[in-house]
Amino acid sequence: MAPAPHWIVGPGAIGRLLALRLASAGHEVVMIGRRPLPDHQTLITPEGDALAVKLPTRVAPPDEAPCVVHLTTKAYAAETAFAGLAARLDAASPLVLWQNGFTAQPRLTDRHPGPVLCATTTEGAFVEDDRRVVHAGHGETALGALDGRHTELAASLAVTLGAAGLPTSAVPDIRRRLWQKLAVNAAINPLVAYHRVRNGELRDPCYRDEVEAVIVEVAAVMAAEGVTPPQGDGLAGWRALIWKVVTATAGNRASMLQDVLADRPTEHEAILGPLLEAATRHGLATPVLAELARRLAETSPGC
Ligand code: KPL
Repeated sequence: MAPAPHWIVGPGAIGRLLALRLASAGHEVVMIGRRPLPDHQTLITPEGDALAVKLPTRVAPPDEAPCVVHLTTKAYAAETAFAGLAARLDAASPLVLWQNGFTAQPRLTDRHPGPVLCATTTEGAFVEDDRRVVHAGHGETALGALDGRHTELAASLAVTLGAAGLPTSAVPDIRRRLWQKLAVNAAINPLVAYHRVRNGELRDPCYRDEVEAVIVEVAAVMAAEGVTPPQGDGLAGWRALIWKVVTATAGNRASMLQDVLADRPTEHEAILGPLLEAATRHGLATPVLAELARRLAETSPGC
C-alpha cells in the first residue's frame, strides 16, 4: 500500500515550494487548489538547479486519507479552505497552518478535532508561472502548537521537512514567533502597499516618521500582550528588528504590495486585525494602525 500523502492545500509560492520539495524527497504529495495546474512542475533552487517533478493537483480532496494536511492559503482564505476539507478529514489528521497574521491559527486550532501545528517560515519563494516556482533564498521554518502540545508530531515533521531541504525546528513558543512576524509585517506591509514602494524606500525621510509611529504602537501592543522581540527589549528591540528586516529586504516588493498591484485582496485583516483587537482589549490608543487598516480596507477588493 502506498504511504499516505501530504495534502498541500493552496498552491501559492510557499505551498508549491513545500509540495515540490517533499515530492523531490520521495514523499507522496497531492496539491489541492481551486484550478488544476500542469502535472509536471519545476522548482528552480537557490543554487540555480531545475528540479522537475510530476505532481498531481486536484480541485477536491482525494479519497485516500492524508498523513498531514498543510494549509498554505492566504490568511483570508484559510477558514473557507478548511471548511471545504473538514468533511474528508478524520479526527486524527494532523493539520499544519502556514498563514501570516494571527486570525486563522487560533480559530482553526479550536475547530479541528485533530492535532494542529502552526508554521512560520523565512524561506523565499515566488511563482514564475503555472509550471515553475523559484526557491529564491534559503530560510528557516519554525513549527509548534499554540498550546505547546503535539511536540512529537512537530519534531518528526521538522525532520521530514529538513530532509526535504527546508530546515525546520520544532519550537515551544510558536505563538510568540507568529506575533513577532506579525509585528514585522504590520510595520512594513501596510505602508509599502499604501505608498506603493519597495521595502527599502521606507528608510527615506518622507516615510521614516510614519514607520516610527507604527513601531511605537506595535511595541505598546506587544508589551501589553507579553510578547518580547527576538533580541533586545521593548521599543528598542522592536525598532532594531523592524529596521533590520527593512534593510535585509530593501529590494523586495512586499507580499501586500504585490497583492495591491495585482488587484487581489490583501492580508490586512489578519495582520492589523489582531493588533487592533488586542489594543482595544488593553485600552490602548492605536490611531496610526487604525488609519492604515481603514486605508487598506478601502483599497482591497475583498475576498
Ligand atoms: O514578509 C514579508 C512580506 O513581504 O510579506 C516582509 C518581511 C515584509 C518582506 O517583504
